[in-house]
Amino acid sequence: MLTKEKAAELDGQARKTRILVLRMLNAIGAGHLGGSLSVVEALTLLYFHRMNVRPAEPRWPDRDRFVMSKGHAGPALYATLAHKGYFPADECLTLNQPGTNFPSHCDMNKTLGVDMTAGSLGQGLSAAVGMALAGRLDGKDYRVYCLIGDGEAQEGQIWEALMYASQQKLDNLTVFIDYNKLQLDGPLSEINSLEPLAAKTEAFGFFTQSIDGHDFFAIDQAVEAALKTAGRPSLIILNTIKAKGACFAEGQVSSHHQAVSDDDLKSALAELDAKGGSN
Ligand SMILES: Cc1ncc(C[n+]2csc(CCOP(=O)(O)OP(=O)(O)O)c2C)c(N)n1
Ligand SMILES: [Mg+2]
Repeated sequence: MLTKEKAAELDGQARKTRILVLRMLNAIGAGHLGGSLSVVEALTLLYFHRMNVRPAEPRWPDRDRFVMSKGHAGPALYATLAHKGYFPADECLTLNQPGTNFPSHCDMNKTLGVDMTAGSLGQGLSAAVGMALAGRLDGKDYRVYCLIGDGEAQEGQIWEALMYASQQKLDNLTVFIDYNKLQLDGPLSEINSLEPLAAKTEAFGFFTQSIDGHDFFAIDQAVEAALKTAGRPSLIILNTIKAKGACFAEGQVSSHHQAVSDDDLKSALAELDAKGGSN
């Protein structure tokens, strides 16, 4: 259950995360802005309200797992983990530079708190299914959360993993689809539509919910409903806006891999500050 006070706190965290993502991309000049900013609320809700993790003990065996299958959204995960206390926020500003622990795509061998390496789209969900199955076989009660992109969901391996999770009745697995309706170079509707998406994932055996992916109350309720669902895995369709919160890029195809100039950074920060109120 999410109180109004907690939601306001999460709102402040999400804003901090957006600001750090923008600063990271500005430091290197460009990066995956759109797909990072569309998932900020989901990450914030998970790490600051729902997931049982220990930043001082990143590989704690009983922790809840998070797999960022759309590994190009690494910057959003790094910013979230930094604010959660895994490492100092300023370290993230070395994003994608030689020798960094913060590559543009998630790498579990480089970044504290990252549970799975990703970047080749379509594979992370299979790893998450393995983690969920392992948890059950080991008698652990951790949960596994996995976030995939909508363009990523065009990969056949995603549907193989969904089938197998359902066959195994993995009710400790919750999958999120970031349904920002845009892939690398255009809208899914013009390239390879997923519709009717909710009907498809239901037919694959997943308890499916479709919600506003920027609404903390909606995400929290959906996560709660997934927790209470026994005997089958869950899937939450996050209806989102690509590059949400970056005024110079919101909703644009070009935000997928986007330059962030000093002027862009300034205007985005001014807008985020203006929306920030007292947080
Ligand atoms: C197997 C594979 N093919 C192609 C790519 C290149 N690529 C990186 S991101 C991307 C688009 C993904 O679209 P989507 O999942 O909708 O990402 P989002 O909108 O969340 O950024 C592509 C094609 C890749 N990383 N892996
Ligand atoms: Mg997309």
